[in-house]
Amino acid sequence: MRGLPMTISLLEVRLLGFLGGAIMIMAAIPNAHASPAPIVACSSLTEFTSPTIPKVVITSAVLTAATQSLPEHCLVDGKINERVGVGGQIYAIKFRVRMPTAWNERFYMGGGGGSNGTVEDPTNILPLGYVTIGTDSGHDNVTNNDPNVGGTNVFSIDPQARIDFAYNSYDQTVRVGKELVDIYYGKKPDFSYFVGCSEGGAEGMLMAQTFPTHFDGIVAGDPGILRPFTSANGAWGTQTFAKIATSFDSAGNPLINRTYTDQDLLLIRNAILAACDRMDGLEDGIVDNMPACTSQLVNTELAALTCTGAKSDSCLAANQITALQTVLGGMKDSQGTLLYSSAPWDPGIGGQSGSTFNQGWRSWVLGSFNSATNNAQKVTRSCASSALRYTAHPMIPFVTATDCVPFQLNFDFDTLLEKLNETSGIYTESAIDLGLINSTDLSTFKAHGGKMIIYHGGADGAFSVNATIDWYKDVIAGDKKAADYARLFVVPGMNHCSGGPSTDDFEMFPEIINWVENGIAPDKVIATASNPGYFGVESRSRPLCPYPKQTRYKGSGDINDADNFRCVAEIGKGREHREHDGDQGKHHRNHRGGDR
Ligand SMILES: [Ca+2]
Repeated sequence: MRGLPMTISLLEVRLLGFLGGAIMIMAAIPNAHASPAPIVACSSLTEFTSPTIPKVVITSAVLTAATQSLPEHCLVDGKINERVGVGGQIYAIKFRVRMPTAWNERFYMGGGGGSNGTVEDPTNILPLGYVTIGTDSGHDNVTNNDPNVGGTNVFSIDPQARIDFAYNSYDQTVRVGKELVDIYYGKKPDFSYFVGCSEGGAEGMLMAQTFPTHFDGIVAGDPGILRPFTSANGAWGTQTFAKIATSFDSAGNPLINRTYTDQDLLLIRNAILAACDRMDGLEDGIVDNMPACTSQLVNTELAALTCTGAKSDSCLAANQITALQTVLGGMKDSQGTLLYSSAPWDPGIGGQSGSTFNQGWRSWVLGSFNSATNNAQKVTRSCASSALRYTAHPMIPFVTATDCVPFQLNFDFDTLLEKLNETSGIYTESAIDLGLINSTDLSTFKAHGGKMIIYHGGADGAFSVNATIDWYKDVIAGDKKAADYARLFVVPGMNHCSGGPSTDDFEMFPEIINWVENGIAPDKVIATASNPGYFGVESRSRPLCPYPKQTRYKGSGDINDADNFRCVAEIGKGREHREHDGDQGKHHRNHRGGDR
């Protein structure tokens, strides 16, 4: 036997370091063991018929040879309920399943994004031995695309496509996928997982609430719950920012993307930090004590930045401050009733890394400053969904995205609840019926033994973290032991699903595996900054903490090393009363949740 080499090269040190990291990850990944071999030929699956779901067609089943990146697997493409819908559009719920020859006896579904329309295909998980599955949620952005009806939003005028997108497609795809697994390997999966962010995060919430026996482990990131309200919330921003606009497009529409420069958002970030950074005991560019970061504290700092003369890069116009307060304060009707959650004063609204300004928050709320047209996703996307999907009278013809600003400027918040509850003609399910995905009854998921990790960025411009926090608080209010099966990790500074001045790089999948299969619940999750330049450092790591715990510096050691931080139960005193803590949820809570 050879002895240990006397010296090892730097490259080997790096490799060992890499392997060490890989081993840590692998420890949470299921051990490879004798896997059940397929018992039927992959190609025979074209003959598949589902015992539970009608009109399932396998369009292709091919044993696919191993490549450098993917192992040998049976690649199955199929569709459910192909039909002619409104306007002669051909719809189907398309899905793709990949079943590896060396199977780890586990099932993995990847969540979608945006309003879906492409088959989700999480191939990155396949090399780990999982069966992977995804769906397009019942419409195809290539074929179901009509420029006169909001482009790829055209599915919103087809009642069944609305239902498929809202909930039905995910349920049916899982059922069919598990049936295929059973036939191919002669056994059901030992464990099933769902992982998604944004729309995919909402789908994860849907699974826990409405189809609570499909999955054993769910990771739901920045979930788009209360979607009909979040879409309308885009109009709230547009109406508010339009009042302070000083630039207009060629059609005379206010350019809300020009209402704040990148430098203005940096000033706002700095004001929030001045008010709240030290509330967690460490001035590090991160506000961990979000509950203590009240509007009152921030407003004092913002007021100090008010221009006394002409607007410059070093001051804010008074109406810029009030407009931001109004938008973060949450969408309200003319009586002042809150219709959608407020958003916290999180410094991830802005940020600068080197000479590059953070675009994460503004890409949703404002759009990019230099664009000649409005390009905020809260304008373009929210408008189409509010006009077409989340009303029982879809507004058609819905011509082009440039119509969005006038549509949002004329949006009536006083009739919102009425519209969202409306049914009409062929639209027999209202927007509310189709799902707010905010049921707090997880009892069936709990009884099933399910575990769930939810995470949400503090500076998510798409969906307010407060909506998710409120939901989670209600879950805990209904079951004091909810942390035994559902934990929320708020990520301070993070924008929508990633990005921003934050430790936004973390892996929740190994954590949920460890919880489901080993019974080890995540007490903290180590995260690193994908762009530490926001903090002017080379690297930074932090523990993310399960709500309501917060990250705290231990008081000594490198402030960029997670080892020197811990999770504490302390909640900042003086969290102001916010209306979203009051009656906001009651508007929505009585609507459907776990009854599908
Ligand atoms: Ca801090």
